[in-house]
Amino acid sequence: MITIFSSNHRLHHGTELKDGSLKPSFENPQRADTVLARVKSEGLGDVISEQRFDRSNYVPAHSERYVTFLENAWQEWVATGKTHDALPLVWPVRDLAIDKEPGFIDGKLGFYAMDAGAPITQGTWEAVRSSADVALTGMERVIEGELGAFALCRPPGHHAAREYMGGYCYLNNAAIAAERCLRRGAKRVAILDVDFHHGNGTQNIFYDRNDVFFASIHGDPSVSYPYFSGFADEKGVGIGEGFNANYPLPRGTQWDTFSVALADSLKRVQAHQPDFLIISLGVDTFEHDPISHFRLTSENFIQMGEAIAEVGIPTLFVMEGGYMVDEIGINAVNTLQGYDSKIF
Ligand code: SP5
Ligand code: ZN
Repeated sequence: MITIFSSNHRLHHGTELKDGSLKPSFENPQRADTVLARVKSEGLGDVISEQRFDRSNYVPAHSERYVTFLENAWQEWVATGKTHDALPLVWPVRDLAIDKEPGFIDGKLGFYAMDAGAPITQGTWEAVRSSADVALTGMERVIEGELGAFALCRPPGHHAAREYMGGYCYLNNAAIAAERCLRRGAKRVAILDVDFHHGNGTQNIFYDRNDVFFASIHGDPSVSYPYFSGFADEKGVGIGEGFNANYPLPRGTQWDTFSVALADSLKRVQAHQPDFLIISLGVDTFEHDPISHFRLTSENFIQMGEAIAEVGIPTLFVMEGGYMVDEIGINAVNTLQGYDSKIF
């Protein structure tokens, strides 16, 4: 399987709140480099660089003003005399005004964020757009006939909604790839999110649509991040009703339970009859992940890849989370090798 990678990911490295103080984020450059090293040592296939795509490719999934905010946020922050990471500090919750974009950077940061987990640094925009370009480049290869491709995206994307960042995510790489398929003539697309955390951003972008079916298997939001999205009764609205499926699972979930949800979600994917399948591949479901609560083993990721291949739809794998840096490469590549073993 071909892998698409951008060395620009290293331009983004930020801080996050851990027990009330700012520490280096779990979402660090070592992650993507570890996965790339495993792709190479296992001889998974060719590794290519991303092509440059125009920003208009990010806009169907996101709003014009949100993309403009991401492009300019660091400059606006620096203009106030600050040099450390930009983080939001006030949010428009419940009855506060959600319809007026603030004119000052502190307000904009809160307006366009769901949490303080997506710091903006000097190199963030270049890394973020390159990550989206990695997904778009992979999608092009699949549209052109590859049966599988691996977009080794960093930063990840699935928490990024139409108009907000959060949870280490800025642009929704999987959603941007899905929009590309539709623009290139596909009738239907499915996105299956197997990251430990609910793919709230992807759900948000396609919630009122029937051309993109979205399913997510994740830790029960009543006890796991992102807390406010991912419940089983979120099924889509309007013509999108029935085109969103959530599988919240308890803390401690192992393969016996996970695999039942996976099989059901893949049955729903198949029923949608998509031209292309996009997997939001988070490997933070691993038993030793430092921030998550499932207990999949490295062996289970091979089984996951095999199960995905059984659906028989050309698939783009998009890297999302996974923070146990010693194992993240093994677990991601195990999934891809499991897929390849059934497809080729
Ligand atoms: C893409 C992705 O996987 N994003 C996840 C964002 C999770 N953000 C909340 C992290 C909470 C970390 N709590 C640390 C507990 C360490 N013992
Ligand atoms: Zn995650």
